[in-house]
Amino acid sequence: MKLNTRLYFITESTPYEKDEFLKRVESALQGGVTLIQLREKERTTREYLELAREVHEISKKYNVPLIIDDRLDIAMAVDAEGVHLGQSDLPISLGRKLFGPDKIIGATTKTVPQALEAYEQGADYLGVGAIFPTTTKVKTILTSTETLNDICHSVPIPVNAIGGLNSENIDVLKGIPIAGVCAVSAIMKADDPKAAAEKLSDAIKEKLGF
Ligand code: TZP
Ligand code: MG
Repeated sequence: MKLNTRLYFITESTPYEKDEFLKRVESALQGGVTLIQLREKERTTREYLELAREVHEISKKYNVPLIIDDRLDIAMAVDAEGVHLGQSDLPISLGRKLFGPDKIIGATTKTVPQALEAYEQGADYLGVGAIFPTTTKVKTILTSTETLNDICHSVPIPVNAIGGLNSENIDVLKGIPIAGVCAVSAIMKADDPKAAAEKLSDAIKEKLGF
């Protein structure tokens, strides 16, 4: 499956019963998300594994690569298409060595030196943010659009913006050569995740021109 980070949906399962969560995931996939990340911070390993299996069954139907946040062991166990590693997770170089050359490895970076290091170690894409304050439970600090722009110009791999982004506010990214937008709340918490994904996709086209 080819890497397309244009509309990157990151999940948040905690407020939902499992069936409702999986329904929302499928709805988002129907709305055209191009990449999906399962991001679990509060589950046991066994729960994370089980959920990853179930989400992977669904994402495969839509031909959308599944990225597992933080946990290379879970990604390997379910044969997910990729893993996303933050600055306090496994180093990218080790992730690459263990996961192999063909899997997708994403990295969170907030500075140009971090971006260069992740790229040199074999990252396939970068997530940069938070661009806006976020209501998603996450330990993060704001990253300016200037830094985002600098990172985009420093590496030849796709760079995605993340943090508080939605169809109303992505104008701030205009002119910055990002490859895509990451969203949790804008899709996950919408009444209709499919419609929300379509709306965000339309906004990317209209406001960012890709
Ligand atoms: N990293 C930086 S901001 C963020 C992560 C995981 C959460 C983004 O969530 P939302 O709901 O799209 O603001
Ligand atoms: Mg992480």
